[in-house]
Amino acid sequence: MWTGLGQNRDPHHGLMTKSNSPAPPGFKHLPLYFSPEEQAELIACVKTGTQTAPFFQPTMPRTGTPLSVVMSNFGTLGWVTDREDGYRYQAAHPKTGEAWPPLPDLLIKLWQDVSDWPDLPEACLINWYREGSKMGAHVDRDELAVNAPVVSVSLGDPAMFRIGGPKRGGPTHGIKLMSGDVVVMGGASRQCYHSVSKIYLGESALVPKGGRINLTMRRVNP
Ligand code: MD3
Ligand code: FE
Repeated sequence: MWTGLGQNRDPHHGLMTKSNSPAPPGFKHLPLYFSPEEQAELIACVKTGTQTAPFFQPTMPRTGTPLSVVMSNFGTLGWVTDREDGYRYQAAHPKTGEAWPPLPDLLIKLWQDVSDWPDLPEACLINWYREGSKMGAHVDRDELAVNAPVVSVSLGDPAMFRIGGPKRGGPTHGIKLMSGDVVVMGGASRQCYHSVSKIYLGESALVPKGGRINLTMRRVNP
């Protein structure tokens, strides 16, 4: 993402000379938190979960424009979006009407290890990035528990992740997220704009049909 005014581009790109902006307070990157064996276990959980809660194509409120990722969820609540009813959390899969599969134990353990939050998350959104998938700059604001952190796990192909400030269009901090990395968005970073500007397709063999899987655990209710 180009942010204008001579700011930073991909910090891993050889042609870039300027420094990366600092990450906002409360943002933590834990590189390679999960071992390759644990990453394989998480992918197996995604495979099993999406047999009963298949990936669905989310669409934007009002316009119905499809997002470029496909999604599913674990947990008692899942994040969904469609043209008719917009962004929301709900207990049922939008296509099957069934409950979402439970949060895998490894994810519960991760949350207890890194979140510093007393309650367990109700939701874990599963985003699958394939060829051409990206995520534009946005703030996550559909959770009533506005101060609870979001904890994310990256699996499969790497991604360029960018996080800015609480307003659109300022300088951003960019990091290449690798398979097994964990990111914790607590404190002020929780209210910051962020995006996924690029997927480095074909760099990992972890995801059976290729691409990147991102898991984000969220506390919805205060
Ligand atoms: C920073 N997902 O699902 S994960 C999302 O890689 C989302 O799929 C990205 O943004 C992905 O909403 C980024 C890291 C992340 C998640 C939530 C955040 C960063 C965040 C909320 C606030 C600030
Ligand atoms: Fe987000």
